Amino acid sequence: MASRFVKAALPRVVRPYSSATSHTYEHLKVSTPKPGVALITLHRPRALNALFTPLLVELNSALHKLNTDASIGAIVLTGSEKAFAAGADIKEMKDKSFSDAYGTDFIEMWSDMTTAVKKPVISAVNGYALGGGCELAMMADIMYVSAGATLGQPEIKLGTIPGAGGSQRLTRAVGKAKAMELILTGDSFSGKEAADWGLAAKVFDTPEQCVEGALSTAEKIASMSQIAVKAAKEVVNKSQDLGIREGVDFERRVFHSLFGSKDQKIEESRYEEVQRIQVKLLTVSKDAAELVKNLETSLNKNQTSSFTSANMTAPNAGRQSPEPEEQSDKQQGAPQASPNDQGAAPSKDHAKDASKETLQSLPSNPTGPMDKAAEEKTSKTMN
Ligand code: CO8
Repeated sequence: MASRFVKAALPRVVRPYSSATSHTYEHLKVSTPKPGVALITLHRPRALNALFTPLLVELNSALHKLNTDASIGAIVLTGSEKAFAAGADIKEMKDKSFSDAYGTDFIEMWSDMTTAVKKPVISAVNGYALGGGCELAMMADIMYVSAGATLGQPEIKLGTIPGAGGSQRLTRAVGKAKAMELILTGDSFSGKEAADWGLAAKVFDTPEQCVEGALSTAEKIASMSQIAVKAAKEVVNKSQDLGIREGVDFERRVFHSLFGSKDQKIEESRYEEVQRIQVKLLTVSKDAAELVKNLETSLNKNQTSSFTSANMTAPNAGRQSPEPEEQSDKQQGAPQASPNDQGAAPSKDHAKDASKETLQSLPSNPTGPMDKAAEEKTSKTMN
């Protein structure tokens, strides 16, 4: 018999960022451990989070509240370290008749997460996620797992089949052969396998890391434009229902509609501002490099004229050939001393003139906009 006190996978420090999740539930814990992120923890430890109606009513209520809470951008759904959810509640279901099930559209309400919730949901799966538990985890937009998690669709062992989307979602994620094998045998599989087969987006060593990983991804998503996130979730989900041509058409329509979004305009103008700053920085560094080059040239020039005038008398007067740099200056048509200057000692004025020349050759406003050609060249380099 399992311990009745199952340690929650929830990180220890949970700071509230929003009062929107202050409602208390009997079978759930809801908190906002990071800005824009809600964490729902299934909390029915004595039954390993087996999914019975009171829990699902609460779950739907929490999801609906969070879905309409503007301060929330993404939701993480988790359980305990021992069980995400050990399945639909077998005790609740064992006496149901066909008319009970059909008449009450039994299990249909489980789908609220996929039909009514427009914000991204990440499931952080630790411990058992069996039957309905596995189906609930797969309803999330992204699944994260810890390596030691145990997932599976064991319904066949109870003489039934998955009833909350397991046969459809598992098959889409892992392919027909693997899904058929898992559903027909009821064999379970590990978190590591779930990640290897593409059912889970990431695998973590420990349950705590799994929840933390889900929270930080949720935080990242929550920091994006909520309109764009909603649209992205919608178009990716449509890929599961539509053929490629219709899907791409649908995506393009939604993409076009985002040109009407204020968020897009804000983000684009921010991007442009960043680009403008980058271009300015490049201009400044280009100018600085030119300044150094000009100063070097001017220094070399001074040295050359100093050398020419000192040639006759200086201790290095017997030098046979100029330094390679001097030579290349001459070859490239660097300005030569005028005949009048020949033999004249380098004066302070000469150096001053050279510096003045250098400074005059610089653009008057080094941080100002570049000329068009230079700007085009820079932005090409950046792209
Ligand atoms: N439903 C209700 N109660 C459950 C469930 C469940 N799915 N799973 C565990 N529990 C309860 C146990 O009954 C036990 O309660 P109690 O102490 O009052 O007897 C408590 O949780 C702890 O369970 P265990 O003592 O069994 O814990 P262990 O650590 O020994 O074992 C297991 C953990 C392996 C997860 C084990 O509990 C188990 O096999 N559970 C059932 C898993 C399963 O088959 N899930 C799929 C259910 S099928 C489904 O989800 C959809 C179809 C349903 C059709 C039902 C037709 C009748």
